[in-house]
Amino acid sequence: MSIKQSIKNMDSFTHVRGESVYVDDINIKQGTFHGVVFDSPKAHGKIKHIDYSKAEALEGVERIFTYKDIPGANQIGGIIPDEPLFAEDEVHFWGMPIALIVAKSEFIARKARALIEIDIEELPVITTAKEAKAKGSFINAPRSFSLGDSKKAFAACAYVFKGETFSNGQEHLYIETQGAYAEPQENGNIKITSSTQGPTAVQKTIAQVLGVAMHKIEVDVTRLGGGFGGKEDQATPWAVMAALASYHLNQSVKLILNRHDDLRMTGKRHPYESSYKIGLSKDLKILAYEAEFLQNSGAAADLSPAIAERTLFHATNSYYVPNVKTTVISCKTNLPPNTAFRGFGGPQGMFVIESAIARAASEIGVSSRQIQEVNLLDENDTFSYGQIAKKVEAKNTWNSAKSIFNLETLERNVKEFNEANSTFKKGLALMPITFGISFTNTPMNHARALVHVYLDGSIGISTAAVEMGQGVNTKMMQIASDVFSVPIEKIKIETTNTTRVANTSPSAASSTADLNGKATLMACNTLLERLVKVASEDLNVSVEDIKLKAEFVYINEKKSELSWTDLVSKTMLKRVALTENAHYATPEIHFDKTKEKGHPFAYHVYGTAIITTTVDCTRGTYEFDSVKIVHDYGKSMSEGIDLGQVEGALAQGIGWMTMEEIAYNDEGRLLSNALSTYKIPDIFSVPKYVEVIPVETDGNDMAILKSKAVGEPPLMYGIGAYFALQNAIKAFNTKHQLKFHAPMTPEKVLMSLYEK
Ligand code: LUZ
Ligand code: MOS
Repeated sequence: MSIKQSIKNMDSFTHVRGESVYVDDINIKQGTFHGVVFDSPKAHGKIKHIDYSKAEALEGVERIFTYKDIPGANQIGGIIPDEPLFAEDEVHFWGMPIALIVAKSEFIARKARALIEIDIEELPVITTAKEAKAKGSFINAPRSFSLGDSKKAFAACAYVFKGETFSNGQEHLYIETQGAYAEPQENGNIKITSSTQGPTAVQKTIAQVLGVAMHKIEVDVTRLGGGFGGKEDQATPWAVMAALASYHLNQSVKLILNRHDDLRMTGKRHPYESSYKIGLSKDLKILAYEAEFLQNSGAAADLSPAIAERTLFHATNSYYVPNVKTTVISCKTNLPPNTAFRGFGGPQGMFVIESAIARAASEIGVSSRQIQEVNLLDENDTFSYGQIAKKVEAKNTWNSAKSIFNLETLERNVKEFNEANSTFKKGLALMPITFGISFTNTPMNHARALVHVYLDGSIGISTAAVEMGQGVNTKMMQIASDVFSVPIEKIKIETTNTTRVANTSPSAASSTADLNGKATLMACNTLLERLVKVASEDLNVSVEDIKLKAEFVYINEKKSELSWTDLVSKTMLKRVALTENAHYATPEIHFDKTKEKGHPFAYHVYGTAIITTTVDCTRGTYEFDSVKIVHDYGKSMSEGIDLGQVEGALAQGIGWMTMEEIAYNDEGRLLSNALSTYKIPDIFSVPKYVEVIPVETDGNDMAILKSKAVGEPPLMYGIGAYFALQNAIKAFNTKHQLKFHAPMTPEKVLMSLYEK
């Protein structure tokens, strides 16, 4: 237990010394070439002609690769094969890769890129989901979930409201941009170091594009400087390009996108245009809810269908609604393919029902809190997708937040402040969250761990987990340290490598620690059993009497002479295996897409946040005074790491809802294409005070050591920031017509304050 509380993120030691190795820090081989991507300067059109001659003639340019150089398939689509690596005769988004320039230096490759001449016959550009819907431009068929009979239920409602919402995209802004380094090995094998959340996806796609077997491709990942979903699918093309060039040149090739290229060429969180209809009884029970979600998917499927599905899973957030009908449509537009981003469509769905509740509250003349409170999910309630809610903490976190943080006082303070001040107004909102844990695609819920105990008693662990700052390596170390009762220093987490752990799911869906942790736990337990058996033979006592503690074997709680290291070498001398490979697949989960019913999630994570803001009504600027959260960690195995995840996710969620504004012009060109025009929360704009209290709970056995997944759920607390701002605006301007159009930037706040 002591380890659980006191553990630090083991990566912090190399981080603070600047010693952590990212792709750009690798010692490259002599003769390494550098790649720069030539991308489309138009969002939609037919390529009439490209003249590479001037670029090719530039001193230091080795070769320019196009689709014609692809020996296998010019195809990188995951869920749907609809995305070429390089454009052939048409371009579908501004920033779409057309060619890879390979030169002696990145500087030369960049210079060469400016010399390429391209002639494009422009075609009509679609930038919004609504436009795409009107023109029948879709990625795939719509999906719908339903429960009860919403049509009938609306007829019995005392109140029915309809409306529309918009939530914008979000740039991942991982500090480490996309990149890869490819090194040719003997016999045509290639080793790729990639900044990817999905090493297997990279391996599989390279094999497909090169037309070679997967075993020829080794993908290695030490760590990422952030992923946030942006490297679940979209780390792949750059690794494939580096591999393609390396394949042809038989030389190492490094390809790192600079920030401008990364911003322009990669997809982001999906913007959603949605409409809702909500029906309530006299006593504020939500009896019926309908929503249509138009997802702006961009120019290719990428992960959009899976993200769309998660929007439906989370459309009713933490509420029990007996009659539901939700539909999501993935709309094909001429933007870069939008992709996974922390929450994976869930936040977009939750924003809509929170908007519907705010609207209903405002029309009925109650506070949103009153509606939220009477509709919170209870034990054995049914989700619209058929799963029965178990071990529900919705009311527990809500009521705990109310009492621990003294909501009455907080609300009274806001009211008194607003009565006493005319140019500053405060607003407060509560935000409950419920998030399902598991890949919604059931077959993806598995992982493996390969554990070696070395002769000297040190331990090496390989899993499918990718460390991206979330602290998963530290959690894996804790598990092994706990099982073997050895200090953390004896354990090393190896790089994530496809030759050691194969056929893996990406590190995503908040499930990395659960899946890989359970596999690690299984492998360690099997090894422990073997070691204990050897100890029992050696000491001539029964296995039940043996325990490992603090690097020694204990017999009936009494320390023996046999140390951990001696035990390991004795095990080796007996020719007993000190290596174990374990496979974990989440039990119990299933989902039937033909019925849209099942039990897709191992469990849910719950929580409630209370957010307070102060708006400067002269300027439209605002600050978040405090965010007070009661969060469901289960029984946290690493309190510091988990708290860091909650704080980071909260800041990211608030950023999405309030200040991060992605802008494309009508021609599909990204306008927010630099950090001067795209603003993310910095130290001055995060809440001034954040407090996170764990809810009292037993945890869940489906979670690793009962410690629940923590990566994504807390992002959605940030949605409360939108409604806190809206409440502050209402306190200043009673004429304000509620709008649900995120992000709520200071410009929008200012206009709302003075709208008549
Ligand atoms: N990725 C994925 C995810 O492939 N499937 C999921 O269900 C998911 N959920 C959250 C984040 N990434
Ligand atoms: Mo994800 S949004 O890569 O968990």
